[in-house]
Amino acid sequence: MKPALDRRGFLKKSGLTVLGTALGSQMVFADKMPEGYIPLQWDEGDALKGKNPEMIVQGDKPWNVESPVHLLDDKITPVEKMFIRNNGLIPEKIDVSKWTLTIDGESAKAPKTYTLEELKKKFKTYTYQLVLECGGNGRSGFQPQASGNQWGQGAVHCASWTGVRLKDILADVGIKDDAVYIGYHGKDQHLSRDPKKEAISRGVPIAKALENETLIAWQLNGKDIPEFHGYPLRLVIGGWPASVSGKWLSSISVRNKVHDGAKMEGHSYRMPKSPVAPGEDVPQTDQYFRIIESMPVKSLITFPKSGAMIAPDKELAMRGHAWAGDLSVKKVEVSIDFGSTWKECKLEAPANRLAWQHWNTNIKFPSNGYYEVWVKATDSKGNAQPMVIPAWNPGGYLNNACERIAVKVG
Ligand SMILES: Nc1nc2c(c(=O)[nH]1)N[C@H]1C(S)=C(S)[C@@H](COP(=O)(O)O)O[C@H]1N2
Ligand SMILES: [Mo]
Repeated sequence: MKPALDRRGFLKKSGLTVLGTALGSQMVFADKMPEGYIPLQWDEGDALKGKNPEMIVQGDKPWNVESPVHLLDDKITPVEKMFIRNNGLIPEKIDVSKWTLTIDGESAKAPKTYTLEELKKKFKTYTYQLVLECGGNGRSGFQPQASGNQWGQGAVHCASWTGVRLKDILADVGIKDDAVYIGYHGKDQHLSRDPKKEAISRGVPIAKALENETLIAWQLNGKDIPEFHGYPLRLVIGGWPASVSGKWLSSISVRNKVHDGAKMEGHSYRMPKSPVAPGEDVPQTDQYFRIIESMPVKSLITFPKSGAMIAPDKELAMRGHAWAGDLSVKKVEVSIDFGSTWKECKLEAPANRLAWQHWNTNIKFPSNGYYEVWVKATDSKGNAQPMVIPAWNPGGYLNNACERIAVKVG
């Protein structure tokens, strides 16, 4: 049992009596412990362990860590450069030998539980590179400021995930005709440490859940998933806000209605149905908001880093990635004259559906001086990135404005 904590997750004085039991031994100077102090033994692990030193910490309770854009240059994002977005606290003790996945919910024919070993043995294994981008990536661009992590553009990664298809598991369990949605449950704790509350429990419509690339994964880039990214089991769904890819996965409920877990409600991961004025207070109901599904087209310049200096008459080799939610990217262009003219770049096909696509080009500048180089991607349906910040929204989601870097020639 754990001592009571107050609203901010701080220890209440009244909790001191049970502290000894909770820590497994007597805390000698418990009465001298400052109010609000959390014993180290309870502290979460260090999310920055194994991360690149250039990673940007947005917060440590919960841990939110962003990658600067130039670190995202690899074709497959290595773990040390992957952003972390936690809504709660990572599970305290993970016993892999006892870890199970349960499929339940109104629209599952009968609940069924699998051990990790059963999942690995019973179903065929697949590996996909998948773009996971936080719905709030780019939020810091919105004015007035929207509440939440003030992400730059680095809350995105495209790693290689290995696991089994959710559709194969659901076929084994059997789902009813009235199934419309799935919702995940993970083993992380709510910030209040109240075991009755979930930090986050989101989901997707059944059609997205049944796509080939929707995985129940235990490997990231060929190794066990690191603890901060969901060890030992994770739901991975590419192209949609990364909040639907449930970490520390323990169950999936097959629902006969839109999943109603934590962070499905209010304006969490939702966009206004019609445009709203910046700063406008919109009632947080289904009438005004829709759940974000496929993410919009976007691109990054991952090389060079903004502020690059190049010698006169030298061509600049540039590269990056582009992605478009459930769609593919059909064109990437760059501009050195604030969008007056555009030059089409070389664009590779994705490694698989829902992976990002790599682009590159060489630029010759007409004279010495200061330039801003813009990149713009267009998806397979003809939607292009806006050059300015797109429509303001209360949650600060889906900022897919063109990225730009500064370049000095001479
Ligand atoms: N169980 C659980 N799953 C979760 C979260 C969480 O807090 N708990 N955060 C979600 C959000 S909002 C994002 S953006 C991604 C981040 O994945 P990453 O930390 O592996 O980059 O995980 C999603 N899955
Ligand atoms: Mo997110």
